[in-house]
Amino acid sequence: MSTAESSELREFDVELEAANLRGQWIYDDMLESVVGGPKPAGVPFLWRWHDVYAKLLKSCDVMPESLTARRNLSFINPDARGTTHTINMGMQMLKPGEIAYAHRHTMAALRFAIQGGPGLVTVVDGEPCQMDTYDLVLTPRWTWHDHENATSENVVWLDVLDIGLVLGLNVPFYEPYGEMRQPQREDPGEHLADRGGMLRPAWEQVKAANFPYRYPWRDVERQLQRMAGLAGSPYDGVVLRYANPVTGGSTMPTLDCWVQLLRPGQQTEAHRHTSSAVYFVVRGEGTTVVDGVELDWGPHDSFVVPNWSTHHFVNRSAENALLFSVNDIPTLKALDLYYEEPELSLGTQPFPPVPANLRAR
Ligand code: 1HN
Repeated sequence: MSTAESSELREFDVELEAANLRGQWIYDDMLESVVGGPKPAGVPFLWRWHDVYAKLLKSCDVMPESLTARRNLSFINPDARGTTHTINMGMQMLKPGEIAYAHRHTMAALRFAIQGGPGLVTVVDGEPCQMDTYDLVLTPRWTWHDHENATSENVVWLDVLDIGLVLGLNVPFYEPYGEMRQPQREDPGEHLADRGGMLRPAWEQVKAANFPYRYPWRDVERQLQRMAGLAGSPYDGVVLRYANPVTGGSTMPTLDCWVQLLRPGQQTEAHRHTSSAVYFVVRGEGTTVVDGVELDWGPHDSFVVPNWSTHHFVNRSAENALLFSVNDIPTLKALDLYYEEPELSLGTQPFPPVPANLRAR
């Protein structure tokens, strides 16, 4: 293109802008820059448990009452709006006897207890969900939730929400309940078990998308141990999805929770995908290498793997390492935007053969 043409074109660009119009050619630079995929949204980053814990303790002094807000510290990526562009992870502390009052919002959220106990309860749409250490409790989109610490110690849990996604789509709604606590069901446990178990009321509508649920850690750990000897995924090791108990699909419509076991010394293969993920180290020590950045982790550290960044895991400890993580794969899949390199690895391995086939081999 000649200089004369381009200066004429530049004038036209200004004219178009004044008319609230834009020529497609303006997008050329953007399109050229994404040949081969996007620049990752955010950078690889790690938050040390001891640093965050100290700040949580301090927040108890600076904010002596948790009544007006949540005493939650969100992990902010130096180069993204939240922990990733779609997900916010943070930690929340409640002192003995405290209640974080009831409210609801269109952000889907989940709680993973770090220092919990039988007296730590999140009530979700009237259902009291106990949060023992490492239990997962869902507070899906637009469900009422309040947290109560009836233990004699400070409690800490992970909060993970799809804030970036909900704000990006401009659909945040929020409503305080108006009282500290919401009324509770008289049949704790039964209501959920009767609707998420093997036998369900035939006359009721199915409530799948925002079904409150608790995944007790003892069940998770038992299954992880049982499957610890399997080959698993070359990229993530023995990795289990927290399935929605009603649909068998993702944990919530936008977010999926995973727990993965890496054997001592195990190093996974590197890959990248269009989804982003936040991680919490339950047990073990190791390194996650993300686009050349080494994130060295130990128990209760948290870290982030931004989307489209190449990463692999190394367990440097002599024990099985266990990582809890939350990703936005369901969002990407729902929009047909989930890509993975060098290959699609999710849900691709054949179902284990029946024993007769094994004999015939
Ligand atoms: C929220 O409502 C909670 O309910 C925790 O415990 C963290 C971070 C941002 C916005 C809302 C909670 C949150 C949050």
